This record gives sequence, C-alpha cells and structure tokens, in this order.
Amino acid sequence: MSELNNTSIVTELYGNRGLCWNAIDGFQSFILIQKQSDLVIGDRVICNELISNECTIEKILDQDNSLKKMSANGIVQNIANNVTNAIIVLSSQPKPNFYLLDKLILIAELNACKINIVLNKCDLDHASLKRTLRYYEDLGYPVTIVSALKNTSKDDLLNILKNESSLLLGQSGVGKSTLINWLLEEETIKTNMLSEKNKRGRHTTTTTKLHIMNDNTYLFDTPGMENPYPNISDKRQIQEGFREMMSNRNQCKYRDCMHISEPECSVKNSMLSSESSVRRHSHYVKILESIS
Ligand SMILES: Nc1nc2c(ncn2[C@@H]2O[C@H](COP(=O)(O)OP(=O)(O)O)[C@@H](O)[C@H]2O)c(=O)[nH]1
Ligand SMILES: [Mg+2]
Ligand SMILES: [Zn+2]
Repeated sequence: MSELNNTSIVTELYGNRGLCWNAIDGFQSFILIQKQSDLVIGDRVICNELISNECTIEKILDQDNSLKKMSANGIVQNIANNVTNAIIVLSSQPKPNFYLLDKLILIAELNACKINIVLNKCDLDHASLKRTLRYYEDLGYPVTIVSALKNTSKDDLLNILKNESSLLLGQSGVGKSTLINWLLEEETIKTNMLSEKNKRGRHTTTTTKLHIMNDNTYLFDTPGMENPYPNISDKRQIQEGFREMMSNRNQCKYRDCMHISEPECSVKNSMLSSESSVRRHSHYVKILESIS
C-alpha cells in the first residue's frame, strides 16, 4: 500500500472509473466511491492510498475555469476544466463561419483562456481567409497557419501548445481530429498505454480525454466541441468577447449604452469603418439577441 500525496490531473473517465496522472507517479487508475458525479476531465485531484492498484479521489481542487456544452435536450454539461489555451481552428473549406469564430472567442475570453487561431489546410487556397484573419491578429489573437495533411509548420503549432492545457474548438470538418492525431504522432507509446489500461471502457472516440504531451503540456481531445455554450449571467459580459469595443465604451452618450443602435454610440460608430468590424458588430448584436 502506498500513499499518493501529489496533485494529479484527471485524464479519462468511464462511469465510476478513470485515470489520473502526475509527473511523479505517472498514470493511476481510480475508482469513485462516494458520488463525485461532478468530476470532469482536467480536474486537479488529490488521491488516496492505493487499494489493489486503484486509488480513490480524496479531494477535487477548485477549478480555474470550466467549458460547457448544451446537449440536444437543453441540459448544460461540463466538458473540460482548467483549459488555459483555446485553439480555434478554421479552414477555407468548409466555408468559414465567422459568427461561430466570434462566439468561440467570447467563450474563451469568459473563461480567461489564451486564444490562438489556427488556419488549417494551408495546402488549399487560403489567401482570402488569411486576409480576413488579419483583423483578429490586430486584436491580439495570433494566427498560426498549418496543414495537418501535408505536415506543414508542425513546430509552430507545438510552440503555441507548450506549457498550456489546450483545447481545439471549431466547426465540423476543419480538421480538429486530424490535427490531434498529427500532434500525437510521437505520443503513441503513451496513448497505447492508456488504451491498454482501459480495456474495460471502450468509448475512445466518444468521450473526452486528456493527452499528456509532456510534464506541462496537455491536449484535450473532445469530440463534438463545435458548439460550446456561453455561460453568461449579465448581457454586458458579451462585450468581453469584443476587444475593439472596450477602448471607447465609456464615450457613448448614454452611460448604460448597449451599443446596438442608440444615438451617439461611439462604440458602434468606431465599428463602421471596416467590413470586418461591421460584421463583428452584427455578431455582437446577434449573440445579445440569442441570450435575451
Ligand atoms: N486538404 C486538407 N484536408 C485536411 C487537412 N486536415 C484535415 N483535412 C481533411 O478534412 C476533413 C475533416 O477532418 P476532421 O479531422 O474530421 O475534422 P473535424 O470535424 O474538425 O474533426 C477530413 O477529410 C480530413 O482529411 C489539411 O491540412 N488539408
Ligand atoms: Mg472530429
Ligand atoms: Zn454605445
């Protein structure tokens, strides 16, 4: 019997069983004894002593943030905790959905994540998309251009993942699964070990997993993160997803201006200057209306 005193990170969950990991003990199987149904991939936990090779979770540490998703029947589910880096993936095919991009930026901002935009499929014509994304670069969201299929600029992508817990977001078909497989090519030993340990739970493609890329670099593998849920309690929070609105939002005529169509709204006026900002403003209004 050995005592595990280190903080571990939950990497897999299958019903009342799962795996957690820390740099000293490596992977440990755990079993949930009392009801801990709120446990989520990415949670930091303190484990108890091993009983026949399995440990129990003694304590779930407070999480920094929590990404949520709305299921088909309208129930909000917690998908991943402690994400530090939101990787928003776009490609020229399928046709980019800029409303989704702006909504994902808002969700990432509300979760205080770093935000990186990845333009995948650079083997296809991407000149127009690259031009449009320049507006986002100017807002401070770096754009990394890669091709998972043609193995282009993998080091650039590895660089933005370094020492972060990253989660790939974006519309269906942009290449999120392909990117994850590409990134984990060198990690086959670790992933094999995981599936070896978990023969009893065979949901590999339908549940969230956390891949350990190295001691401080983690990659969430979450199917169906096409449409996460913005957890907004106050409509004013929507402005947090629109950095360009922040600088002059105190210069509007009305102090409680929502920057929709009020007279002498300096925020809206400042966003009339380019096609990109006009579109971003319309997305702001659309999100506002969807929340009301
Ligand atoms: N041309 C091209 N196709 C790619 C690239 N990466 C992924 N794809 C293709 O895009 C399609 C959707 O990829 P997938 O990873 O399933 O997208 P997901 O829905 O975001 O997980 C697949 O047919 C991939 O082969 C790329 O870099 N270039
Ligand atoms: Mg996929
Ligand atoms: Zn205003």
